[in-house]
Amino acid sequence: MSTPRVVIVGAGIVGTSLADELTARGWSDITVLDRGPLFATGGSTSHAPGLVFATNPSKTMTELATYTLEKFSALEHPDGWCFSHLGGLEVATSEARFDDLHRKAGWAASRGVEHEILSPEQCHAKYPLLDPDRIVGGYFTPRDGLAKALRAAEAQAARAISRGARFIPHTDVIDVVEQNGEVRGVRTSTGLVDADIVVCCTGFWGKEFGSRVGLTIPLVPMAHQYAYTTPLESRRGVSSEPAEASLPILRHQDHDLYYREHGDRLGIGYYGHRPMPTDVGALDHDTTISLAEMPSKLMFTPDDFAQAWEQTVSLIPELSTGKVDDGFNGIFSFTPDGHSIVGEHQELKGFWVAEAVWVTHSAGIARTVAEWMVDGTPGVDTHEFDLYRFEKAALTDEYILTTSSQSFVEVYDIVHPHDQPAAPRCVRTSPFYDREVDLGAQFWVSGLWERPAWFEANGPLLDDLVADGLRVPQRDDWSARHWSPISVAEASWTRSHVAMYDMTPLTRFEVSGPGAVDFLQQVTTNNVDKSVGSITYTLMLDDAGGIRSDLTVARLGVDLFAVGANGPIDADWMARHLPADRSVTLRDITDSTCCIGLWGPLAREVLAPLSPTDLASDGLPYFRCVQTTVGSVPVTLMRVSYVGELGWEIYTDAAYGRGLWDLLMAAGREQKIIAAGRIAFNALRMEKGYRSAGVDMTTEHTPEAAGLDFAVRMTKDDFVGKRALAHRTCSSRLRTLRFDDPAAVVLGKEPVRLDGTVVGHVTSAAWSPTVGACLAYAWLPSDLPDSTGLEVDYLRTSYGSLVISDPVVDPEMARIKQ
Ligand code: FAD
Ligand code: THG
Repeated sequence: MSTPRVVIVGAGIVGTSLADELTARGWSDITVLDRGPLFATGGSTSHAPGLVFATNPSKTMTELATYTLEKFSALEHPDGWCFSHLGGLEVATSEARFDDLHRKAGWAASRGVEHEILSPEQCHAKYPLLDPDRIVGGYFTPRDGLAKALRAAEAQAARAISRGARFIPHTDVIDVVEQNGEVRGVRTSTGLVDADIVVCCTGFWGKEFGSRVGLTIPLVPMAHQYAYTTPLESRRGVSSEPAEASLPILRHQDHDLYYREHGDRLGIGYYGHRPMPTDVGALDHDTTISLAEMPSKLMFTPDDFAQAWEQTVSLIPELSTGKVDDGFNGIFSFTPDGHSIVGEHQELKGFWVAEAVWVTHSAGIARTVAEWMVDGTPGVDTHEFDLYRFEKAALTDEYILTTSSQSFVEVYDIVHPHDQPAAPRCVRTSPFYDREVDLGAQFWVSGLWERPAWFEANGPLLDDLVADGLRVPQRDDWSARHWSPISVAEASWTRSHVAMYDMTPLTRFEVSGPGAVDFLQQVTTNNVDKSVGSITYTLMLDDAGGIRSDLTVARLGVDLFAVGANGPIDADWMARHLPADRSVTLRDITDSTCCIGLWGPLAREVLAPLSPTDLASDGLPYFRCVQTTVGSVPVTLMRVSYVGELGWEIYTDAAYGRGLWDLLMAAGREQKIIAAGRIAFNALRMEKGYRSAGVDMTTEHTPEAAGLDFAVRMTKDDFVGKRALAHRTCSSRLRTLRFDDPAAVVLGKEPVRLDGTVVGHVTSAAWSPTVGACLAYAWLPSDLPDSTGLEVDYLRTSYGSLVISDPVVDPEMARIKQ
């Protein structure tokens, strides 16, 4: 059987891993081209020190790292080992860092990564060079360790070659040959090579290579310092060849440092210096490439390393008599959110990207790409590293450079889940922005939008409600960061009175044309072919039946729909499924329109006097929409509520936005209307049992497991994911936990234990004013009965909680439908 002709551009760790994974799946017509020699090509892999730490805030990235290190440790190479499980040791020299290590231990626990929290003495025992007096504690992962990246590349290439793959050095790929939107091959310095698929594995040259096919691959080549010490007397002869190293790999993140052995010397990597973005155009590929000299290695700049050395000597006292012997500034890729960039070009079929991949995740990413190509669907959830996850403004050079530099600065920082970028700010603002500023909005950034998290103007309301008995949790320092008790008042007021929420950042599409209804029927799970004025809650599944997104689909006309979605990857997925006959037009209308969510039991009193439409439940029932007016503003009203209260999403063109805001604020004076922010919004949606796609559920989960099978019509004609869904089961369920102690608060990703054994992990959490406790969603074994008592680890402590049935507010839909 003939398999597609694949050209892989780049023979670094990613290209070689991919050749191995593809040939392992029976694809044999693979050509890997590199402009450098094999296998020390001159790319980042050629000098990567190869530390692999698997623990990562992302569950998927943890899994891809785990796959990589287990795969590499089984590889064979004539020169010796490809991976050594030396163990990974991260030391804390501050209490805040030790908290962070506990947080990491939580991620590890919830994903089955072996780990241990260590005392300073235990750290010292594992790594005798350390000064234990400098250390507060440590985090140890026995399966982590050192990859010999070049050997792993060569070993995988050898395996691929034995299955038919070709590796060709000294071949510069100049261009991609395309025809009718499909890849046909590549033009190289030595001639044309035909191909059905071209994969860009060019490492930090990726942005440059992507531009040749009209693709912005948002990465920045960044130099990073790596130095070698003079020999340490105490290590003489201990870790000689072939072992090369016997101590664990070490991280001292309080000062942006990491360490590995090279025989009796240490190698030191440093992220504490200024970001050093590099112009790839200025790099010379034509020099003779050797391990000492190559385009990805720049001259060491000792001044940038001064702090690193000072801190190193303080942690490892024996080095006080040593010095930096040698070093270089090595280049590799950084991205706006620190994640890799993977996927197929939407408009050029057969052009794939596997970029900004660390050695740590290389085999895992390669496996994912191979599965995606061969099976048509990747084996893991890819939304965090999807090529199309970026907003339009995030693909500008300015944004890419600023945020990727920030990723570099933050790489070892303690990052709070709600830390906000210092820059760039105010790239996207809703028409209500000035009004929100006037109300003391504290903004969080999402999708480049400034979104109010809470409003300081509601401070007096909080005081009043507390005086009337509202309970507000006393948060610990960590969970109190980027949070205000005002948010609790805003949530509570929404349930008792009425509030306005800026919903402008909700991604919106207009889907129109004679093929629109069939298209939406095909790409989503629910029946959207209902009367004009209907709204349908529906899901988008991937081909394997996993949840990609959840949508609202409002039928504004026979051939006209407004779709509420979750972000750019939804637009990409829809665009890929558009019929070829051009009978459907898909348009992103997010920036040109705006939306206010007006919700609360008094919402009707505010809106009814402003609108000619009968807003009573028999006039505009729940989950119906209408095009009408509010004052002089033409609007679309949708009777939906993610916060679970009576009310409407009110849409209009951006130009009318501020007028609409002012109108509603004035009209609601008597009802004491407030503006409320995202924190309140999140708490209310959790009280109502609503899930957030990408956070609470991903392609790992089926609708049934997420409690959303009501949104799937298996009786409908074919739709994407239907066939797979019929055969797919999921052994866990998304459940709601209520914490016993009203002061207990978690933030997400914490492990959940039953009698001490980890049985699941938290996705989202919020403090609920209605129940007076923190609520959390967690993935748990499907057979856990209600009222099961569970513990949730949080930093250095553990909280008791109870599995409860959701929703805790309005299960009978009486409030929302009133
Ligand atoms: P590369 O190895 O750079 O391969 C890309 C290849 O593409 C090159 O061989 C290049 O010649 C070729 N190429 C580019 N353009 C063309 C073209 N037009 N035609 C033909 N060929 C082309 N990662 C870790 O996981 N752990 C670490 O401890 C670690 N430490 C690091 C320390 C330093 C100092 C540096 C610089 C990086 C480190 N990294 C580490 C990162 C890691 O090295 C890289 O992320 C990884 O090697 C990238 O692999 P790659 O295959 O994508 O790219
Ligand atoms: N508003 C609009 N579109 C959206 C969201 C939104 N799209 C993306 C995201 N948010 C979708 N999430 C939800 C989740 C739940 C509901 C609506 C959007 C919801 N669910 C009802 C329920 O489960 O009770 C559905 C009832 C029904 O199907 O009849 O309302 O916030 N425009």
